[in-house]
This record gives sequence, C-alpha cells and structure tokens, in this order.
Amino acid sequence: TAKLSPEKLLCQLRDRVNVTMIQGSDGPFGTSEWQQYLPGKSLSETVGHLGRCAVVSSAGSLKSSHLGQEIDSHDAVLRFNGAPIKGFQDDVGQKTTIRLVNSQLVTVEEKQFLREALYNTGILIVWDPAPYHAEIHEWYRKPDYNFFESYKAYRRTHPEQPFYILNPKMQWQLWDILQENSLEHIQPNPPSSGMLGIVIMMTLCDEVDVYEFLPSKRQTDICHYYQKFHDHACTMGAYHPLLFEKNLVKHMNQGTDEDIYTHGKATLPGFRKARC
Ligand code: NCC
Repeated sequence: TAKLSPEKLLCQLRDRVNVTMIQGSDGPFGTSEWQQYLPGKSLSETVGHLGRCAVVSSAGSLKSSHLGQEIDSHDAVLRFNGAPIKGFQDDVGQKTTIRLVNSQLVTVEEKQFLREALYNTGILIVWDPAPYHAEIHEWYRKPDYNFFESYKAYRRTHPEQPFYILNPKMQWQLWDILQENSLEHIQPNPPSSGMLGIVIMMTLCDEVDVYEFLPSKRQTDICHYYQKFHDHACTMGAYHPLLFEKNLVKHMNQGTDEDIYTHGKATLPGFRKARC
C-alpha cells in the first residue's frame, strides 16, 4: 500500500520526524522548577552511539518464542509500558536499555509506576497523545493524561535514572507520513508506543531489529505475552493506526519474510545509514 520506495520513505522519516525530548528551551518547561526535573544530558549523549538494537513489542506471540538470547545479543533493547522480564527471560530476554511508557500508565497506574522495580532499570521515556500539531503550550495546558506531577514524583525518588518526556510534535510528524503512504483515510489518533519506539531507535542505532510487531506464525489473539487477555484489536489496532504502522514497517523491512514468519523479526536501517 505504501506509495514511496523504501529508500525514499526512510529519508522522509529521517528528515521530517523530529525525535527530540522536552528541554528547558521548550516554552512552559523553561522554569527553574522544571530545570531541576528534566535530565541535564540529551538522550543521545546518555546512550552514546548504538550499533544493533532490538525493539520488543508486547505481543502475545512472543510467548514460547525462545527469542530471549537473540534479543539480549543486541547493544540496546527497547521495551514498552509494563512489559515484564521476570519469568519471561527465555522469550523476551533480560536487557532493558530504554523503556517507553505512555502517559496513561504513568497517571492511571501511578501507584504501580512509582512502586514497581520493573521501571527502575534503564532509561525511561514517557509520551502523551497531543492534539494534532498542537504547540507545546497548548499541549502543556491540556495533556491527554496529566502525568506531570507523577513524572516529578518519580524524578524525586529516582534522581539518577534518566527519564525523558518525548516532544509531542514527533507523533504527528510521524502520523502525517503514515497517512501519506496509506490508501485509506486514517483516524487522527497518534501512533502506538510500538511505532514511536521503533522510530526513536532508528535515530539512535545503526540497525533496528523489531520483534513481533509484524506477527510471526505464533500470531494469536492473546494481547500480551504476560497476560491471559484476548483482544484482536491489540495486534490490528483500534485507537492507534496499528495496521498502517505495520504496513509501513513491512515496506521498509530489509530482512526476509522467513525471518518474519519464524522469528517475528523485521530489520530496519537506522537513519545514519539513509542515503538521501
Ligand atoms: O499494549 P501495549 O500498547 O502496552 O503494547 C506495546 C506495543 O506493542 C505492540 N503490540 C502490542 C500487542 C500486540 N498484540 N501487538 C502489538 O504489536 C504495539 O505497537 C504497542 O504499542 C501503547 O501503545 O502504549 C499501548 O498501551 C496499552 C496500555 O495503556 C499499556 O500497556 C499500559 O497498561 C494500551 N491498552 C489499553 O489502554 C487497554 C494499548 O491500546 C496501547
């Protein structure tokens, strides 16, 4: 369904999607109070130059995949939301370099978020669904979930752990490219954490292996590898434009169809490799 060649698409993503974290220079975050909370170093300074990276979706099809060792062999691993490792190492590995969480989790599940050891490993990044191409000020006044107090509370108890707020502009820059490359009209809802995480890793790494985002032969209606909850929408999407995200990743995949089928693995080049 994608209209651009994979190479051109990669260049569009590289040039039009600004992957940045909120900094003091971003309008309402310029106060001395926010200066104490926002990390001093940029994300790329914190992680350094990364070679091979893995993005681990939370899909039920990871169950019994035995992909753990392969996932851990990467220089960096990105995971999502409350996806656990304990008890699932054989299938999902145990390395966590970055954990991308949505603002709903940080707000609605605040108690667990502030308490559970799961979140204390690696670098945290939180994102919030912003209004379409809204200015930072507008979004700051009316975030989808008001996670700012919970963010501050976490920073106070874990001041040494890098914890970033994703600049909300990114989600709509990415959504525009999804829409331009789809034949159907897409509901204007932000991309899933999965797609945001993939693009974040494409900015940091030479190569990105994405696990069970494009479902393997283990495809199942079980939503997560860590829960017994069935919902077809988890894989195909309802609120998030998941199906379109998956088409885009399939289009850019540099690996084989066999790798998708047996390992649920798609391989994407990092933006550094793009020749535009
Ligand atoms: O389920 P979730 O996503 O945490 O999954 C992370 C990412 O993995 C990919 N995925 C997941 C399941 C599946 N069967 N196939 C997949 O491809 C998706 O790319 C997904 O983004 C989210 O995107 O943040 C989401 O978060 C949950 C929930 O808020 C968190 O898990 C915290 O509890 C949302 N579920 C609900 O609100 C009920 C989900 O819609 C999106």
